[in-house]
Amino acid sequence: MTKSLPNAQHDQLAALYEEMAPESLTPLWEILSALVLSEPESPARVHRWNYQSARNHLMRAGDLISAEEAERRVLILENPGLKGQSSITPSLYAGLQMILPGEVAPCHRHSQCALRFVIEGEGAYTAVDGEKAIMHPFDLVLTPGGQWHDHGNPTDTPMIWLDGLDIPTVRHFDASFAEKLPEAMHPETVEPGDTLARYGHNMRPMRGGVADRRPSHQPLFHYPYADWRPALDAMAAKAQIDPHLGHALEFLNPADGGAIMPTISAHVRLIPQGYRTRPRRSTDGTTFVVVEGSGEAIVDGERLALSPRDIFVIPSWKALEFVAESQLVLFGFSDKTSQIKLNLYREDLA
Ligand code: GTQ
Repeated sequence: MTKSLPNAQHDQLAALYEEMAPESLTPLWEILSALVLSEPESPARVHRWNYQSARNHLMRAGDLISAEEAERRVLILENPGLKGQSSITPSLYAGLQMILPGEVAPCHRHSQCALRFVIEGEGAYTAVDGEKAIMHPFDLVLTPGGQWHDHGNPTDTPMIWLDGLDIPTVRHFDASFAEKLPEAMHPETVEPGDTLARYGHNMRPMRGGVADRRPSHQPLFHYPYADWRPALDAMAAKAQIDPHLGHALEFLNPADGGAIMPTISAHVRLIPQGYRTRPRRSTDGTTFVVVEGSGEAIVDGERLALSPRDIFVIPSWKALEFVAESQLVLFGFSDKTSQIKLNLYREDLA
């Protein structure tokens, strides 16, 4: 309770709190400074998941439950500061999903937006509204809110990817709807690659109509590694490096030039061997995957060693630096686009 008040006043306030509590009334002045912070104090913690160790647990889960039984066989990457919330940051969710050879994760659709960032395996697919995106390591595949999706693995090796969803954001707004298709797999609507050909080259079908077959606000759902990786290399070869980000490219929605989905932004960056980025903090807590290279993330003096395929999370407003022992390539996703729309986004460059 508010300190340093005269005893009589203190006792009378205490009595007031007790009497009004049953009527669901509580005093703002006791908690105002904890509600309206002078700057972000995330309950989320800096954390890194070692890929090999997480993979071992996922393989064990694979022996115990099928993708069909589980609907989605996923190990949630739960932030240790957000226990019980199935969240990696307060607004976003992350998980490691595995589809074993011959399995299908049955078709459903939901309000939540999802991205998949492929970590291991080659040739399994996510089908979006019945069109397969054949997945290769470090491809980015989207299943925007409301679009049907099933996953399948016709290959003979396990397929593992990082799921990033806006589950906590949708929960925050109490706006979740979900439904299952009666069949496990959506009937194939078009051959793989059709959407990438129509919408993946800064072009779109002219005049719309039948040629414009995808939802107009969210047509593209596959961003292949084979496209983004050379783009990053070309940029690194020519462009002046950004001292805080390294060489960085953001994935865009071709329909409007904005973020990939309404609630999730994603980017890749390259930090040359030997380079150390300047400290930077931003209000979008970010989840990263190490695509290649090794080095360190330094967060308020704490050092995280980085190895290929590790996943780590940096909460809002933590000053972050990277040191690249060898050339580091990172994938990252965050709620930056939500914050920009809500006029909340800030960054601070030291
Ligand atoms: O693949 O549709 O990690 O619905 C969590 C919820 C994955 C999915 C998750 C999901 C999915």
